[in-house]
Amino acid sequence: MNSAADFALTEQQVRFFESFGFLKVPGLFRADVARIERAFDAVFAAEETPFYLPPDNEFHHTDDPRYAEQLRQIVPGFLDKSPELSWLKDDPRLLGAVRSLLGEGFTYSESDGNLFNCDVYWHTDLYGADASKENVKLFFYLDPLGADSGALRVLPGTHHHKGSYGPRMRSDLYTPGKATDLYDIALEDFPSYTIDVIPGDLVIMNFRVIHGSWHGAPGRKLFTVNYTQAG
Ligand SMILES: O=C(O)CCC(=O)C(=O)O
Repeated sequence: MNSAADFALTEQQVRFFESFGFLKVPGLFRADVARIERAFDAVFAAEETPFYLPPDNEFHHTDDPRYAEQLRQIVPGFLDKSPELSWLKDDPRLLGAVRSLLGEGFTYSESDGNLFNCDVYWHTDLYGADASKENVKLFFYLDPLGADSGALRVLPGTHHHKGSYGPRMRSDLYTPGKATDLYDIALEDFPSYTIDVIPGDLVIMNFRVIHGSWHGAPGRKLFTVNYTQAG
């Protein structure tokens, strides 16, 4: 039986994460994709009163009137909704990766399940987080995704909040409508890195990194798991 120590990230992976604020670990959960996806679908099917993000949320957008009121369905406390998912919280692959980035004593700080029918404009995940500590988000995408099909795009290095680039981009992109005027380019054309994925890949991101997604098909599936550094 493997332990978290067996799944420590390499020195190079840790350096990549520290420099750019994100990392993809290809295929880490490939063997479990079928059961994870079955459980994901079952949790969404069991929601009796689905919660949708309010349609006036300025960071989410669709031109398709069918989804104007249903931009993003969110299930909070996602891993605890099913024993077929809750095992992930203690999975050594996940704990090994997180320990490599946050050190000992990190804490689990919730998970959510998402079905997207929209683009997601540039933002950080700092809202409501304890920004005095490092926070990481683990993304499990259940569809193969590229730049034109809703893959996560990041502005690498924007977690370096003591330099000038991160704070400048956060301020310029804070109001999506204003950002396009400031630069006279479409939001999706801001220089970024696209994290192509297939199901089973794990993506890890520092909460401070500016990220978004464009051109996802309706019903794009994602769940995320968050961890906070000890302290
Ligand atoms: O559209 C996406 O995949 C990104 C979702 C996201 O930004 C988030 O959950 O924080």
